[in-house]
Amino acid sequence: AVVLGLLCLLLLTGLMTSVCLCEYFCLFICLFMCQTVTKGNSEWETEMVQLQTSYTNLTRESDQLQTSYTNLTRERDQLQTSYTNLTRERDQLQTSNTNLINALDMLQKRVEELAKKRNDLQGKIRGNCLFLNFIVRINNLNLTYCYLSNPNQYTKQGWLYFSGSVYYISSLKKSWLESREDCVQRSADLVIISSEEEQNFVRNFLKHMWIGLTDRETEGRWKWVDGTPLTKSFWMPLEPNRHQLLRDEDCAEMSNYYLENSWNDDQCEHKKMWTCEKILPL
Ligand SMILES: [Ca+2]
Ligand SMILES: [Ca+2]
Ligand SMILES: [Ca+2]
Repeated sequence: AVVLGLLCLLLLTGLMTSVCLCEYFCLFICLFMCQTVTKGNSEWETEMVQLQTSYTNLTRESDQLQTSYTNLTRERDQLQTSYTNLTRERDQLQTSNTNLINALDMLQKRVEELAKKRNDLQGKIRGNCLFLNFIVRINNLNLTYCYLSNPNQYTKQGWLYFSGSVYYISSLKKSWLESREDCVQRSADLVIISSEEEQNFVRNFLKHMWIGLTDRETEGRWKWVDGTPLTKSFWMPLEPNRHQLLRDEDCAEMSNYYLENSWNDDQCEHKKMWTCEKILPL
């Protein structure tokens, strides 16, 4: 640009002394060339700056894209790892599910087998119960036959028959132990009341009397004279009241016989009437 400027200046100086007709034309050409050269350098510098700026921007964008690419690659790898893990877990769950289904099928079959066995056993038990009921009915018939075939053996001695047993009601009064001894001497024992029907039968004697129930061995644990524990009881309200103050009440009596719940515990040394029961032999 400087050389061209100097050339223009020389031309301008030389031409000033040249032919007058060419003077203005040459001047115009020179000015045009100088302007063209000067104007071209400026645009080039501007384009260079713009190109530099564009290059800088493109470099920055390239870095950002590289960073984004790196991040996306990392995320893709993580997603790939997650996908692999999830696939493995899905396969494991699928295997577990298959195993559970197989186990469930086996349990279902086992339940069906057990249900069938239960039904078979219930059928056998039902059959056995029917057979036992049959035997009991036969036994009861035998007992009744024994009594009916020879009733005088007991009735002459004041015994009463009820449901396979005969009962003796005393006319004397003794302690609970003495009463029991009397029953034993009669090949019997104090009465054991094992049903509501038997309770009503004994109540109808209309007497206060010892029955074969005691907690002499263990306080509060009532047992019949044959050693069986008390299951169905007919105690009066608030009875048994065990021992109050110094009173020890270990023997049971039929007390208020006009009530269905008519038993009381009393001191065994008290003297009362009593009832013996003898289960008839087959
Ligand atoms: Ca009985
Ligand atoms: Ca007691
Ligand atoms: Ca009492």
